[in-house]
Amino acid sequence: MTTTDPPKLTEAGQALLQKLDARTATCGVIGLGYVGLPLVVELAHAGFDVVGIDVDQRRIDAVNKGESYIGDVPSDVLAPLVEAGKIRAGMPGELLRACDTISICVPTPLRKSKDPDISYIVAASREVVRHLRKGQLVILESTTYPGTTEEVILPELRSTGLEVGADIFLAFSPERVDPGNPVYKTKNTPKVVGGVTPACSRLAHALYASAIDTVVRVSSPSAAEMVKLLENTFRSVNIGLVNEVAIMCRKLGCDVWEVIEAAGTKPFGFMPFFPGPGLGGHCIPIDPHYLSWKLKTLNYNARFIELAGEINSQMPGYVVDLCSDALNNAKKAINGSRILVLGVAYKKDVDDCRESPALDIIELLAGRGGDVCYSDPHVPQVQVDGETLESLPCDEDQLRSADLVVVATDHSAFDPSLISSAAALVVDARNLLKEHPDPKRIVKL
Ligand code: SAJ
Repeated sequence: MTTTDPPKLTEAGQALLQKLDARTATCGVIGLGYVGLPLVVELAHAGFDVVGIDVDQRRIDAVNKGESYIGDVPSDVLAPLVEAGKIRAGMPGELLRACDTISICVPTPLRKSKDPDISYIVAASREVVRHLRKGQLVILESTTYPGTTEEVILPELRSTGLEVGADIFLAFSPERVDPGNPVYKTKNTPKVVGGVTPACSRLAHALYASAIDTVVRVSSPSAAEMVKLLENTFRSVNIGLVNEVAIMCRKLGCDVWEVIEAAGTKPFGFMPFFPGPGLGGHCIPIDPHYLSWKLKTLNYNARFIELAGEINSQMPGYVVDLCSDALNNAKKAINGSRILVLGVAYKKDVDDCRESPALDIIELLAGRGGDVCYSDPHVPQVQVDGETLESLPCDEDQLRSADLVVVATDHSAFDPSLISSAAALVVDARNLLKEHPDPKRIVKL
């Protein structure tokens, strides 16, 4: 077979390809979260009838009423598709049998032990197997360690006696959803696919090419699983590097922000990352540990991942030490000081607090006797160490009444000139106040 010939398809494969080309296939998506619901909408826009599957009845009811709960999916986009009968949602079960393709978009968290938790993937694939029939294409999208598709899902599918690559088809395609990204959405973010067999890759390619502008085929599910982990490990390691550079610059008496800005003038061979209070979010702190865990089972220690994790997780403590030094220089202590933390979300202009380092900072400061409060326009309240804190306004009164203000998240809603003029003392972990330098009152990372 020359490299240009498309992989041969069995009768079942041909039938599925025709349904995909004619948009008469029914597409299933398991997991209606920030990955699954946008995918449901794009597949419906491509012309398919789409079945959204979730275990949360509230999500099912909301989708069937055309009411979106995902920021990237406006209800006025979802509702017409539901009304037109292009989208319906339900519990796992018989609905899966009606699906010609099934994309699995369920969570892959870490356990407390930092080991991967693929229980949602296992549950979803077992549900798929329960209703599996000839001609179906199954694609795992959840971020996971290389080998999951072939070592966990493939045996489940094979247990039905159906032949993968002939009767049924299996691939991995990493999700690349960046919630709130104003430019890159599901449709215009290139999609990588890797099938168990060339026929599986061809069919996965055909499905996603109908709804997504660019589809990139790789040779196997493991390659596709590794692509995603490289992308996010790249970020974690580079963020760890720049956090250590910040620590080094302080010891050298350099301004790390000036150094990074100047290094950023290099038009090739450099990509700026910025120091911060630590690593938050539901991807970057989690995904690399899926890779290092897998390598441990192969007796290899992924040192960069472990080291980056160590440095990034020490940043909240490093910021608290800066707070202690700043108060000390003002003849105060953390103990008994009123400390206002600006921003608890894990990054600017989002409302997500998952793994947010700001919560660690609050807990550490309170643990050292600080009277800690916070202000975050995107997060009305948070739980820290079992206590519920309510967001305060970032206004002159609050700023003036604090012995110390800590900038943990550089939301656009914060006013740097108000903060720099009203706050007596600031530890700025995000260089939010870069236009208002005052080394005596404003301590930067
Ligand atoms: N952070 C830094 N310094 C940096 C960049 C980030 O301290 O230079 C911190 C952030 O404040 C945050 C954490 O790292 O706490 C993660 O930030 P992120 O910008 O990587 O944002 P995420 O977690 O939303 O990552 C997602 C990922 N998208 C997917 O996995 C599909 C990631 O691959 C994207 O590159 C990233 O969005 C993005 O670029 O926005």
